[in-house]
Amino acid sequence: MEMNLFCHFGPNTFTGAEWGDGTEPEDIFNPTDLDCRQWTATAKAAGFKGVIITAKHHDGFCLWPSPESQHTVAQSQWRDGKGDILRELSDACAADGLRFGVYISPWDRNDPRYGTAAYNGAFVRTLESVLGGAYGPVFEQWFDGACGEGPTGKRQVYDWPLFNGTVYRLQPQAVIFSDVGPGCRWVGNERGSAGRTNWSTLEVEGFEPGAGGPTTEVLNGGTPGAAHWAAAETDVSIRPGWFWRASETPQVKSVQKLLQIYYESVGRNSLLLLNVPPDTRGRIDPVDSLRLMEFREALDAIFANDLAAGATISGPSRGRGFEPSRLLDPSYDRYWAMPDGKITASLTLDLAGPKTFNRVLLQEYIPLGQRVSAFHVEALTPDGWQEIARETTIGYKRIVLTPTVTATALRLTIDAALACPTLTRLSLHLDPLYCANLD
Ligand code: FUL
Repeated sequence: MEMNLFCHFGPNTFTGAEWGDGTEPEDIFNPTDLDCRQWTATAKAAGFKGVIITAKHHDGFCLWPSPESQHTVAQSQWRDGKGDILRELSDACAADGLRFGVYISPWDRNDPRYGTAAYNGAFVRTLESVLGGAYGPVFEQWFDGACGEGPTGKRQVYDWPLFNGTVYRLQPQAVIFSDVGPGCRWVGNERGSAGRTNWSTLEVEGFEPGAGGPTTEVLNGGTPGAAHWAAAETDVSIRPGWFWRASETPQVKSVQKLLQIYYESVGRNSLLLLNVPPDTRGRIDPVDSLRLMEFREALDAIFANDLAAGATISGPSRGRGFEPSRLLDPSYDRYWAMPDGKITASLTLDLAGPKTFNRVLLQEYIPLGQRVSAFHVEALTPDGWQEIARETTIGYKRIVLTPTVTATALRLTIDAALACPTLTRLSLHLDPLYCANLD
């Protein structure tokens, strides 16, 4: 899906807190001009495929009338207690062709049962009221690992097999996010940066979501050769905080910063979950939405134009049906492959004249797994062949940032792989806006 929209919305939007403590009066939640279609129209125009909403953040407030809680929209003055954000957002997603997903925090600072055995059952019923069909298909269930109770606070032993089993029972197609999946994993930071080496496999044996998770270094780069598939998902906010705050509007991230985040997430084999929090009206702030449109415009200017189009490519392959020319074919299901056991290869592109570029986009054919562990790229310039990149993993998508070069030919060499390489795409691009930062 590459890019999804994250929406942090709830009492914190009105109090200015990042973590509410669960004692906020329900009436505090009172969006004055809610329009979920404005969120989805914005998300769609920006190129996002899905939306994930904080249905319940750590303060326990439910954006839907959960029968398990007395701390929900139903107890608020908003629409006389008849409102339901999940209803409006899931309808808006369906109308705009976006997938609908939910963040439901296990840590709950309002529920009096939190810290007792009764809480796990209550949490299951909470999940059931969202995932049971009332809001249609839910593509992702986001389990936050955070808990700020501290050493003297309440201690809840979560029943993860029960929680995950509940999600799969009600939404068998859903991807479950946590520090250890099972669907996809946290990237290990909230800066918007996946590892330059990033495997979609993860060693999950002996680990749990939250404090019992793998180290942030491991989350950032995955575990090569591990049996479990849990691709990285990079969650980051367009603002300093996760919730909207008028005072932070001047600090909405620049297009250059958003592009850097894109290169370090989507361009490093990770999904980008970009948080753009609605304001107290219940709409995306015009500063944020304008920035998203500028970001989209920049992405289109860079990636709509493939400077390798019209090139010819030569090199070894598995044979008919797997020719190197498949790398230039935009269809994902047509890929180049080497024979079994042949894990290195060099392919040469004749660019049919000089081309100026600074981005090399590569994609592996992921239905057959992630394989490449080392590769390098050379360009034929007026000064001869020059190495312009030496990297490790590729994965679903890798966008390599290179110096700006003018070249008539390009050589891609796969130096090592876990099995014979299967690559579906190679394209070349020029980014005129954001040429710095080669880390
Ligand atoms: C963290 C939470 O504590 C933050 O408030 C935010 O929701 C972020 C996405 O995850 O763990």
